[in-house]
Amino acid sequence: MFGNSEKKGSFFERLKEGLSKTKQSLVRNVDQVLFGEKKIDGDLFEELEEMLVTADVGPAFAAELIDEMKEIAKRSELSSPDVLRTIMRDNIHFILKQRESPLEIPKEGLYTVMVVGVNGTGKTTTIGKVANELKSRGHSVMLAAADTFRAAAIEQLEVWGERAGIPVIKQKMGADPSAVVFDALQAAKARGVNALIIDTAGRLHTKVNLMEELKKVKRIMGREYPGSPHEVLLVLDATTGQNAVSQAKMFNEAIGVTGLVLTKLDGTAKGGIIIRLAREFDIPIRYIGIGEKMDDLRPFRSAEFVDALME
Ligand SMILES: Nc1nc2c(ncn2[C@@H]2O[C@H](COP(=O)(O)OP(=O)(O)OP(=O)(O)O)[C@@H](O)[C@H]2O)c(=O)[nH]1
Ligand SMILES: [Mg+2]
Repeated sequence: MFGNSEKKGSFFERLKEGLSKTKQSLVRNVDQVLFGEKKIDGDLFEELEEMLVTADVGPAFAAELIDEMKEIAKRSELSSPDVLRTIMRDNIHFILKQRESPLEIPKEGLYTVMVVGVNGTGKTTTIGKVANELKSRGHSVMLAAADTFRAAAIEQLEVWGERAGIPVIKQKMGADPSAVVFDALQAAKARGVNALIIDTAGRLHTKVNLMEELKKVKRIMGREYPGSPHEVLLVLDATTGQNAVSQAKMFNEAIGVTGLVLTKLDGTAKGGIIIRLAREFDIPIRYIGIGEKMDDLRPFRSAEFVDALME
């Protein structure tokens, strides 16, 4: 898994399949123009803009794209309706390309990754997949079960750990997440681990605010191992559309996010949200998820994504 982009390989095909509803909501009207069902006039641009906004790409991107299309139409360079599609494709690629920056774990020293996000977005699943991949590339990996909200969360992480032969540092349900992280850092340092990945809760038992709890975990990490966490990975669920944008804003303001993971792109019509996230946040998109299986999470590559979306 995670090998070089095999354009016609199964991940690409599955990505294409997964993005088909998003594609439908994004390019439907453009295609009607292409097939000669619509005239290129003011009404069309209005419809296009509305369509883009409902496809979750965000009002700013929609307006920019329509302005550019109008400009080109005014200069009568719309010799073929194909041009609309090309403009769209180029604009989407331009924005996504800026956020393409895969997570690189140095071969030497301890690198720590704190994984955050509201409940159910796919944090634990993402950790399992990433940990496996890092191990298969020769890194020594350790996991920390700092989501102590429910016993099942700890067990779920243990299952991934057992399957991959990766140690999981845990305490009992309800334990202080910072205490789990403290233990994990000591263990990781003592055992010369290369990558420590920390699972956190999307909700808490206590009345403590989630952000305050995460800030505390982050602070403990920095104190016990300066420079840590090296990566704060925010996991977002694409099916939640605009909510993913609010979550990115909230987590980024509270604890500072250094990388995004966008899961559940399979089967949703809201995949356009990736464009909005890329445009509005100067944060790399590290991974995308298109299913629950091990092989369904991959480093984000803008060209592959745009091909799968537009082809
Ligand atoms: N279809 C689909 N399902 C996914 C994807 N990623 C994760 N899931 C599923 O989403 C559900 C929630 O995933 P978890 O990894 O448990 O999410 P979490 O963020 O750890 O949730 P909490 O621990 O409750 O905060 C599981 O059933 C996963 O299998 C994806 O890319 N596509
Ligand atoms: Mg979880």
